[in-house]
Amino acid sequence: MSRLVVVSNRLADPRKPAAGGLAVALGETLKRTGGVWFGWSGKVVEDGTPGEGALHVSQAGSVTLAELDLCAEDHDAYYRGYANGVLWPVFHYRLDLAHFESGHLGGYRRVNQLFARKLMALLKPDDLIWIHDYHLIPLAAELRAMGCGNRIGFFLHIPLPPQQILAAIPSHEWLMRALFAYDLVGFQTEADLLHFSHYVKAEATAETVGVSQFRAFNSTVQAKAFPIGIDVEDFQRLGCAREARETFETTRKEYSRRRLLIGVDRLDYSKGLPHRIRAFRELLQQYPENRHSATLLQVASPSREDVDAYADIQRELESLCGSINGDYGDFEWMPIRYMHRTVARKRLPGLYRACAVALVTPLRDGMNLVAKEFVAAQDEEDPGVLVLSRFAGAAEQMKEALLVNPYDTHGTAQAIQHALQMPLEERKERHAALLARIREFDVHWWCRSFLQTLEQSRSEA
Ligand code: ADQ
Repeated sequence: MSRLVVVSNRLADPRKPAAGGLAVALGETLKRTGGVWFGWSGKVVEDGTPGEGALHVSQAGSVTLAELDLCAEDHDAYYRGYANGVLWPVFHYRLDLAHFESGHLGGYRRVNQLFARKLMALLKPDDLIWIHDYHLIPLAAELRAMGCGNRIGFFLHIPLPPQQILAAIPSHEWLMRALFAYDLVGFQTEADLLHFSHYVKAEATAETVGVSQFRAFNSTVQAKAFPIGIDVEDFQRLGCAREARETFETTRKEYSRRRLLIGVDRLDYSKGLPHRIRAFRELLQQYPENRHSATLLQVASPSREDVDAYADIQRELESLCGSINGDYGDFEWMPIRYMHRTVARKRLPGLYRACAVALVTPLRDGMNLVAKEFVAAQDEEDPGVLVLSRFAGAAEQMKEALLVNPYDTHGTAQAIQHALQMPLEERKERHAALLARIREFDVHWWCRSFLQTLEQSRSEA
């Protein structure tokens, strides 16, 4: 089998236990095959030269970690400006939050060229290259321009919006054309794949040639949906360990007379946090029996705080939580416990298990792994209920959750009430179906099926 080279904006050190599901899965695959993990080191060099950066190579067992520094100007344009100021909002259907500046596009191209140049020096002819996410869409095209003939796959972790939204990006043709430099492009859902198919047929007069193969620009790319999963067994093992059990016990004890609802997210406008809080207020208004009995624990980890839209969402959320607690709370009960922080990963399963309902209600999400983690962490004999946005990629697979439209405050409040009232038998049935599905399509399935498809694909460029 070929050596695997994984490329992502940030890399997670496979030696560190705090790594999430994705890092574990890729780390394990890399350990098995031996391989390279290439990405930005996280270091920003204040007075560095644009398009240049030092590469630090170290060894973690059989895995080579290759970490590239970026200068401040490149980092600002590539990461904050283009990736998170254009691609992230537009791909999450938020044209209103996108800032198009040609300088940022230049930085994005420059960093992708820098990645390509540094990566080329490490490659062997038979390496299988797997590039991740929106930061690095043009990387294969840059590698090809430098003569790279390896098989290269790309996985988009975030949604791909419909053609009419994509077309609002001034450089959309260039961006989408870059996908044809890959042998395989993976999306989270069938809906994303359909958007890709519509786009390339309408804008690039691509033809379908065989199953899930698209031909345009003298090149053929295979495109398929590979919904990402979690490592269910590992997460359940974590749930049996001391820290998770302690978290479960203390949470249950502290809220012994309450029904708990949980939200765990990065603080990001795509996650629909204000909409969720408003739906919870509607629940308290419409179904007063929940006053004094239901408490929402909302944990939102700090994220991209140097991007304006993120500071705005933080202020909005704080003010909403404050006003609901002010209107409804009293000495014995506060409706919302809002925490602006990251929960230690080993505590998460205990927290999920202590809660009767999870609110996973993004306005748009590539997949959403919290939905899967919540299901994996439940007690099968007395499971909690998942309230899931129909706009999360996870909704394609998790039909037994209570699917909601997060823009519909009243409908979401009704679904939360339904979740809180659901009889044990129905909870068990829904949970068993969801658990079976996330077990079948776990993160190892995702990794294996993507890499097998990539191994078999050959570019006909
Ligand atoms: P994210 O947008 O980061 O990922 P998500 O899928 O929810 O979103 O994964 C987040 C991970 O971080 C989960 O493992 C979760 O437990 C953890 N996490 C989030 N908030 C936390 C907090 N406050 N404390 C502790 N842990 C927290 C992107 C896409 C998703 C896609 C993933 C994987 O946006 O749609 O599912 O990649 O492809």
